[in-house]
Amino acid sequence: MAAVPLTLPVGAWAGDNQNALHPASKQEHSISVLWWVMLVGCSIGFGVIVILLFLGWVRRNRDYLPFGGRDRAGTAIVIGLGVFVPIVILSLLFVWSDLYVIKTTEAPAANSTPMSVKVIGHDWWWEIRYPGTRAVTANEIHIPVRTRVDMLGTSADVIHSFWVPALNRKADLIPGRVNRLLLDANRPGEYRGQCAEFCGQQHAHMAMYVFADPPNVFRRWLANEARPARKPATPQAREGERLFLNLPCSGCHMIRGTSADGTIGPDLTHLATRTTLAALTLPNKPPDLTHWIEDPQRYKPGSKMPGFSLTSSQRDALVAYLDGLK
Ligand code: HEC
Ligand SMILES: [Cu+2]
Repeated sequence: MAAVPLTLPVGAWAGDNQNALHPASKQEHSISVLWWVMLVGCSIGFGVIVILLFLGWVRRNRDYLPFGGRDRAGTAIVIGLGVFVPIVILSLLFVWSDLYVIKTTEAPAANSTPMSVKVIGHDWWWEIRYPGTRAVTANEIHIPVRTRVDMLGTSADVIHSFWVPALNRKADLIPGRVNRLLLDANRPGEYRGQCAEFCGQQHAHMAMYVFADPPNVFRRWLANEARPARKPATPQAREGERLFLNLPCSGCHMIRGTSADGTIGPDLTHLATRTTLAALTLPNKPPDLTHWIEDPQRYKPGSKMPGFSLTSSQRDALVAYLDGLK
């Protein structure tokens, strides 16, 4: 949909891949049709009211005696447009939205889908797990295209809301509760989403991607994510691993296959397979990774990751190690 100003209020600020009016699923398609019908219908209604108001002003000096008085046309307009038309339109909208749109976008029945993905909101990033496998990642969800996926969402701290506008409605992530949402992309692509419930200082930097991959690409990706971390391949990367395990990094981050087993921050076992850092705040390129490790508070003030004073060779070694975690 090219109508940019119109689509702004429905999540188009990041382009077509984060746009409720550019659906990539049957669920979102039903939501966007409802949205357009409501917009067009309400605009017509508003137009009619403005015209009537104008007519009332033009005819302001005439007497109006409704209900048995002389003005039969006026009575017909009041009863017709004021009572019958709203009853009919609102009833149709109610039946359509309740019986069709809400049904279509409903969470799938428990265990009715071929797979599920668990999403846990944290201040200010998304933990992602694939039940039945060892795979753990952050902020970038992969799903197979044209497959019904049950998203099981919860939170580790405050209430967050999972919203990928091109795929489906929102689901609140509430501590101690699991809310479910159907993800079923009908074409391969990269769909951006973001937290839709104010959750603190870095709420606006709590975004995520859903990648809908062809099934064989997805299977390869998942099999790789489930494996322990690759061993560092160069002396510099080996030094980076040693530093990571001896610095506070390993107390907050997990790297499966090493002694780093922290759970405060994202699992970094396959960090290099992600395209972004810190919930889409920075691209995952060595210079940005260097900047992030040096001073996370500059990019995400308030984030739970502190800055560290490191020498440039320590920093480069850490980046060489992390960049090898494919
Ligand atoms: C006190 C806990 C803590 C310590 C110590 C810590 N981190 Fe983090 N780290 C976090 C948190 C929390 C995040 C998520 C920040 C966000 O996105 O809001 C994070 C994010 C990251 C990311 C981005 C991950 C992603 O998937 O986007 C990298 C890379 C990273 N940390 C590396 C390091 C390195 C290297 C060290 C040691 C020099 C370190 N961290 C020390 C808590 C910590
Ligand atoms: Cu949030």
